[in-house]
This record gives sequence, structure tokens and C-alpha cells, in this order.
Amino acid sequence: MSINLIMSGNPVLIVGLGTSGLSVASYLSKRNIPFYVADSRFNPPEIDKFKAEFEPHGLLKGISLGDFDSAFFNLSEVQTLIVSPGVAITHPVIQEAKANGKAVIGDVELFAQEVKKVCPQHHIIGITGSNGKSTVTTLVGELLSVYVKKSAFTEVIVAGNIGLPVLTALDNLIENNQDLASTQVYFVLELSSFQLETTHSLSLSVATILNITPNHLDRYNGSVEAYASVKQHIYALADKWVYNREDNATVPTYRNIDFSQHSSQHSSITFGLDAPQENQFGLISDSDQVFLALGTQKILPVSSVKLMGQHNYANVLTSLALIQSLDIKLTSDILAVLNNFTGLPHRCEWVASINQVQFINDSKGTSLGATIASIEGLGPTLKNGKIILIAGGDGKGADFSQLTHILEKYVQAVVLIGRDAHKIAEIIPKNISSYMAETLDKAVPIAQDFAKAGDIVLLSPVCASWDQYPSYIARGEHFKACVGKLSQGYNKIENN
Ligand code: UMA
Ligand code: ADP
Repeated sequence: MSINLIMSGNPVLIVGLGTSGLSVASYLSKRNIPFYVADSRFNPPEIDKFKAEFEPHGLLKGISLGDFDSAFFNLSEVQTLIVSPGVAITHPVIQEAKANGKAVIGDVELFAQEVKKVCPQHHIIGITGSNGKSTVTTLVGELLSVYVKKSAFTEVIVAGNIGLPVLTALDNLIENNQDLASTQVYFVLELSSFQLETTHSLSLSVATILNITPNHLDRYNGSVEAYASVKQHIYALADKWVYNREDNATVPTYRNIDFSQHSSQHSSITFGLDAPQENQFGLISDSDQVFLALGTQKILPVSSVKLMGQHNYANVLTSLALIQSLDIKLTSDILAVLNNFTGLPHRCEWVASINQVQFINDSKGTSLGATIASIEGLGPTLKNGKIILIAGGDGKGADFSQLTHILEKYVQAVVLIGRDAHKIAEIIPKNISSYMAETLDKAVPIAQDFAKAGDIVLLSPVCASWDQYPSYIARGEHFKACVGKLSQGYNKIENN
């Protein structure tokens, strides 16, 4: 679908007044494109900022707040709706506008159309999956940054669902680079399923789905298949594919893919924690050591990777596969990044070691898939120790019973906090101690009491934080502060 938004100059309707909506408004206003705005909330948090920024330009033609209004969505002068990821395009008013011939796209689609015009020498790497997206996106950005340092006229931009809207990233690039026509730009984009739903003409050099576990099912009528099928759309946009050979749902299915677009250049690389075949990424063991490997070729011992947990080895292998698929050699200076990359805060983040007990902050472990991966990732790295898990919060209606098996395997005690603590308590096996602590202030010292030398105290709540905190970030920071208080009782925090 081609809509040539910028060329037409017709007003568009921006649906959603969050970070993406603001970035679209800013991008359009700099190019003198008028726009309307709708948000289903009566008082969206960004409304005052929005009015102050855009009303003076005269390009903002109208705002509709509260329930979506059919007449507002069907204005005859508006041909395109740019819908924010947090708004379901299945909304009846959006579907009606679509049936009336209006194009329904997202900010990433507008980016896709614009980037071709303003930045001819670009490579876009698309990363999606249920868990690990931000870690892989950041790591690929770091690896590429080393590569581009060696070449003039090359830049790396990391954007998308990770936080920086793609159009803001493009706009910054346009403003700061005077010679875009001759600059090679690598865009590393984290793409959510919501963004993929409204993206059609993005041209990815390589795409990956890291893993699929149930998530956002409220948007997909409870169907994991529907959610996975939206994720699969990323492959239809890409020349090359990187997928997880241990997770069938990430293997490209051919339903959505038009092979006439792919036949000449298409190729795929796989990753997994098992031993890899030729030209694939995986782990191999040799003389009591485990190595990241490409086929039979050892790349690095995992002991030199700073990220914690086996799930993070998968993230590293994916990142290396993505770099390799861009025909960039994995030189020693690029690989050296792995010795220093400790990951993003709140994702299996090492906090302290007190009396040989490690405290790890995985506050971003807000779903079953994420927490299971953290426990499965950290558990096997413990020689004699076990995990003391701090969990609980807003469970978003999840069925926690899948945790039972993994608790039995690696967990010695569970300390519970937050609104849905009792729901988790129901699935804890009888032989594992549990304690209702309600808050992190109480939970952290209790977890420490359970722990012995060699154990890990892991905050990986399986739940959103909203019942007690504004965000997972605030929860993770509070955890770190609680651990900080504990450590004041000891003379020394041991080094990692
Ligand atoms: N909302 C309404 N009515 C509206 C518009 C929004 O109720 O008319 C609500 C949404 O349901 C949601 C909130 O407002 O609860 C924010 O939605 P939004 O679409 O305005 O979000 P943005 O602020 O534009 O941020 C979006 C992504 N958010 C979502 O997909 C929900 C951000 O990802 C992303 O960083 C940003 O664009 C820049 O690209 C966040 C996220 O939670 C981190 N993503 C989900 C995830 O990772 O699981 C997909
Ligand atoms: P996302 O951006 O997809 O939410 P993050 O990189 O922010 O992913 O990590 C979020 C959480 O997901 C982490 O705290 C960890 O618990 C879990 N996680 C990270 N990588 C993986 C992986 N490869 N497989 C499964 N779970 C993972």
C-alpha cells in the first residue's frame, strides 16, 4: 500500500497521544503537514505538553478526546490514520474508517516510507520476540558501533519499541547529518507486535524473532497463534532471517511470505543453546568449558561474556548472527564488546554480593516467559546454591501454574509481594518455603535470611509493578535501595 503521505500534503489523523503520537506530530509539523488528533482517554497524560507545542503552529486542526467518534475518524479531507501501538486497530471506528477507504498505518510505516527518500544507503535490522528484544537491540547497536568507528560516513541508530520513536530518530539524523546521501546508516529497530500490525513497506536487511511465549493476549482474542502470526510478519519484510531453532514458533512459516520478493537474496541463520551445525550459532563444550560457536568454530568462552544467565547466551548468539548476516566479520574488537556489556538495568542486573549471596534485579521479568527464562538461565550457573525468588505484583490474569515445575528445579524459597501474591502462593510446591512479605522493604531482608553462601536472591516478579509502583523501573530501583540498606550492615560488598 503506497500512500505518499508527505507528497500529498493532506491532513492526517494521529490516533493516540503518547510518545509515538507526539513524534508523528513533530515530524509532520516540521514538514508543514496539517493533522488532527484523537485519543480515547479524556485526559491523556501528554495533552498539555502537546497543546503547548503544536497549537501555535496552526497545523493542529482539531483534537477529539474520549470515546472514538465515527464522524471525526471519517472526515473527508483525511485519507490516512496513523495509529499508535497502544490502540487496537480492530476498534470498530478504525475498522469503519478503513472500510471507507482510509489507510491505517503506524509510525513505523511512515518511517519506512520516509527513510527510503532521505537516507538512500540504509540497512535496517528488525528485532521482535516476546522476551529479550531490548537486550538484543542494545547489544547489536553496541557491536555495530565498534564496526562503524572504523569507517567514515557510517552511523548506527537504535530505536523503536525500546523507547526512542523511529520518526524522532530519523528526524534527529536528518538534523544532525549534513550529508545523508553519502552516509551508510544502520538502524537497529526493536519492533513490537503492535507496530508490526501497521507496517507494510519496511525493508529490512535482516529480521529475527527471538522467542514466542504468551503475551498481550488481550489484544489477540486470547490466541497465541494470532499473536505469533503477527510476529511472523517481520520475516515478510526482510531479505534475511535469523531464528531460534529451539522455538518452533520463531521458524519462518511460509504463509505470509511472498517468495517472488525473496527468492534471489534470501537466506537464514539459526541460533540455539545446543551444538550448532555448519554456519549456525550455538554452544559447544570442550574440556569443561562452554564456548559460543559458529558451526565447529569456537568464538569465545561463555565465561568471558558479562551478561548473566543462559537466556542471555541466546541473546548474544542472536546478536552475533544478526551481525554476521550483514556480512560484517566478527573481529576481535567487535567481540570485545561482550567482555564489557553488562546488559540493561532491571534485566538480570547484578546488584551486589553480600556474604557470598548474589542479589540480582530482574524487575523487567513481568511475565511467565521472562521469569522462567531468568530462573532457567541462572539456575544452571549455580554450583551448589539455589535461588531465593522474590515475586508478585499485578499478575495481569496470568496462569502461574507453569512456574511450579521450574520452582521445583532451582528455587529454595519464594518471598511474595504485591496484589497477586496469594495467586502465586497457590502454585508453590509444598517442599519449597514461601513467605508473604507484602512489600520489598520486608521481602529483601527475609530473602537474605533464607539464603546461604552460593545462593542467589532474584527479584523476578512474574508480574507488572502497577499495583505498588509506577513502573518496573521504580520497582527495580527500590529493590536496589533495599539491597543497599542490607549491605550497610556489612563492611564490604564483594566485587562481581
Ligand atoms: N492509549 C489509550 N487510548 C489512546 C491511546 C493510547 O488508552 O487513544 C493507552 C494505551 O492503551 C497504552 C498507553 O495509552 O496503555 C500508551 O499507548 P501509546 O500507543 O500511546 O504508547 P506510546 O507512548 O506511543 O509508546 C509506544 C509503545 N507503547 C506501546 O506499545 C503500548 C512503547 O513501547 C514504545 O517505546 C514507544 O511507542 C516508542 O516506539 C512500550 C511498551 O510497553 C515500552 N511496548 C509493549 C511491550 O514492549 O510489551 C508493546
Ligand atoms: P523485552 O524488550 O522483549 O521485554 P528485555 O531485553 O527487556 O526484553 O528483557 C526482559 C526480560 O525478559 C528480562 O528481564 C528476562 O527476564 C527475560 N529475557 C531476556 N532475554 C530473554 C530470552 N532470550 N529468552 C527469554 N527471556 C528472556
